[in-house]
Parts: sequence; structure tokens; C-alpha cells
Amino acid sequence: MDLFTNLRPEKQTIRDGVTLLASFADTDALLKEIPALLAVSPVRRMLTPGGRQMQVAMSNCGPLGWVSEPTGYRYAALDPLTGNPWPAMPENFRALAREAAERGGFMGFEPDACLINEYTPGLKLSPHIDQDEADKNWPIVSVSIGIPAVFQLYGLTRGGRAENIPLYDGDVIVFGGPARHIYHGIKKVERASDARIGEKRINLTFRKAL
Ligand code: MD6
Ligand code: FE
Repeated sequence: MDLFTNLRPEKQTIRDGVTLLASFADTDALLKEIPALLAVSPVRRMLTPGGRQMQVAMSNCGPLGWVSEPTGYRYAALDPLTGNPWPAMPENFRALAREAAERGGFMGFEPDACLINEYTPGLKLSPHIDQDEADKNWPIVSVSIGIPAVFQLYGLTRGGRAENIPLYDGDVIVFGGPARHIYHGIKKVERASDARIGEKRINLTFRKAL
């Protein structure tokens, strides 16, 4: 970490409903769990409802998993790739999501889904709103692992200029309240290497789907 990222406050309100908790997560502990999860449900490039392949490779853990298919988006109890349940959500994942939500002002967050996004340099995630969760009063808790990325915040519409928020290993965003209606994405990831996982960024987003 460089001198400048060190100067970030521990907790920062980016805008109403968006809280950045800098270096909040113990990513060594999270990374210990990930190989076993991906051995059960590997990351894969899902197809969009428009029939295109997404750039970012995805998997899930927990009782439910978010999936994109030509027929639409949904939360599914079974991994369509394997026909089996997604791997269980590790206890330290659950605890982290709950603690981060609490720091962001949301008590009692019990996620039932954790989407695992895997990026390599050059990949981006287009602006979107997460709308497949039943109760938008719950936040989404997002954890960054590995190489940096730039989180882009828009407004209630997809267009316009983005607010750019650099995200580093261990950063957690609590995204709730009015932010649930805001377009956001990930800018094309710059080439970098993480000592543990190489040229890769992993993002965990914890959701309460049902
Ligand atoms: C990512 N994150 O960081 C993508 N969604 O790879 C998201 O799309 C996201 O960070 C909802 C809430 C927080 C997020
Ligand atoms: Fe999102």
C-alpha cells in the first residue's frame, strides 16, 4: 500500500447510502476459503439475457446464487452448471458481511447469497443496478480482494459522468438505502499483480435475496 492510500479514512461516506470501509477485511482469511468454494462451483462466464457472454467470471456461495441466463436473471438454489447446491457460505464470510453492514448502519444483516466475481486485467463490469433482491431495504456488502479496481458511481440513469472510487485489497463497500437505485460498475481493470493470487481481482458481494 502506498502513502496516499494510507491516508484514507477508516470509514468514509461516499454519498447517501454508500459507505467505504478502507482495509476492513482480512483477505488472507477469505482467500483460504476460496479454492474449496470454486472446486464445488467454478467461476464461469454467464450468458446475458441478450445472449452475450459476460466478461467477468462468476460463481456463488450460500443458499442462493445469482445467475444470468438467456431467459433472464434470477437467484437459484442450484448451480445450473453442476445441478448441485452452491457451496455453503463460510462462517468468516458471513461474519464479515454482518460486521461491515453494521458499521454502515444496517443491523442484523444475514446474507443468503454471496456472488463471487473474478476479474483479470482488461476486464470491466458495465454499469448496472442490482434489482433481483426481494427487499431493497437490505444493503449489498461488497469486498475487494487482490489487485485494485476503480468503482464507478453514476446516478439514477446509466449515462453521465461517473464518480471514480479506487478500491484496494480489503476494502469493503456497504451499498444501501438510496444507493440501491444507483447505477454502478467497474472500470477496465489495470494490469497489476497480487502476491497471493497474481493478476486477479476477486469481488464478493453479499446479498439478502429473499
Ligand atoms: C465489483 N460490484 O466490485 C462489482 N454491486 O466487482 C458491484 O457490482 C456492486 O460493489 C452492488 C453493491 C456493491 C457493489
Ligand atoms: Fe452491482
